[in-house]
Amino acid sequence: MYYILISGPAGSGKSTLVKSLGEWMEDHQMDVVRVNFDPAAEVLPYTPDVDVRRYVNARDLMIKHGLGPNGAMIASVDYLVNYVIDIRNEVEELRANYALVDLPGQLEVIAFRRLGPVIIKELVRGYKSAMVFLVDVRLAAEMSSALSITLLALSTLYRLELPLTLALNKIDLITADLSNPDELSATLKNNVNLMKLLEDTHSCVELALSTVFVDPEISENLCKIVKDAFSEVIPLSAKEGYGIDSLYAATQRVLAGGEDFLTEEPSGFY
Ligand SMILES: Nc1nc2c(ncn2[C@@H]2O[C@H](COP(=O)(O)OP(=O)(O)O)[C@@H](O)[C@H]2O)c(=O)[nH]1
Ligand SMILES: [Mg+2]
Repeated sequence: MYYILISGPAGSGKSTLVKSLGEWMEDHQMDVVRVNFDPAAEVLPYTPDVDVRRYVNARDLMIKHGLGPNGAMIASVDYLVNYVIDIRNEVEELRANYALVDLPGQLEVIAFRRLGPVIIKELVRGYKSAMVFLVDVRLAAEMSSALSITLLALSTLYRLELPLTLALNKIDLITADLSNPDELSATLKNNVNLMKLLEDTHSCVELALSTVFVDPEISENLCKIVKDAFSEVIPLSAKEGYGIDSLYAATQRVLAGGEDFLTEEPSGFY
């Protein structure tokens, strides 16, 4: 079994992607376990096979301990430490080819507080795992936001220590026609500076000139670093099911070095 963890800021489309990637995999004869790992999830677009809310529910904690939404989220992740083995066992018992994990949107609790990475590492221990970091296309339009979101992805990578694939979600919002690859590629290049930042050799100079309160040299160097860290970003529409095949191929390159899962034992350790 392989783990694919879906991360990214709140609202980037993680839960929607768990639905569309899960359906795509099942259409391609793979068994999938959908894991809701968000204790604060209200309505999900898919039916979770394993659900952290069975163990810890942020809403219940808010009522029981008089917490606000942020406090309840922090408390939830702290409590989850006690149940991560149970969740892991539940996933294991389902003996699927893939476990798709829908992570909480509050990156802070999952990546930047102390216990988040401890829990995630315990969940996937012994299994080959890959992470997808989703970026909302509207947060990737400006050069400065393209840099800040890729730095956030890089910070997440440092904390969770799992291979990370960047995906640009909601591209249906910037183009009416997803069926014409040439037009789509031109639209993305013209409108989304994240594509430019990763692909265009002069983009770091452009970025350096556009920043106001950061030394241009620092901006240029940071830009070069994210360019080196992330060689590609996968354009995606989780809602329309666009790009799911490319995302699968990218995670497959990470997980099995391009081999398909069928060459591995379905639920074996590596
Ligand atoms: N237009 C568009 N909207 C999307 C896409 N993916 C997700 N959304 C919408 O973005 C909102 C947040 O999505 P959700 O999956 O709940 O994000 P999460 O907080 O990261 O789990 C919802 O209203 C989704 O319908 C997409 O590819 N295109
Ligand atoms: Mg969600």
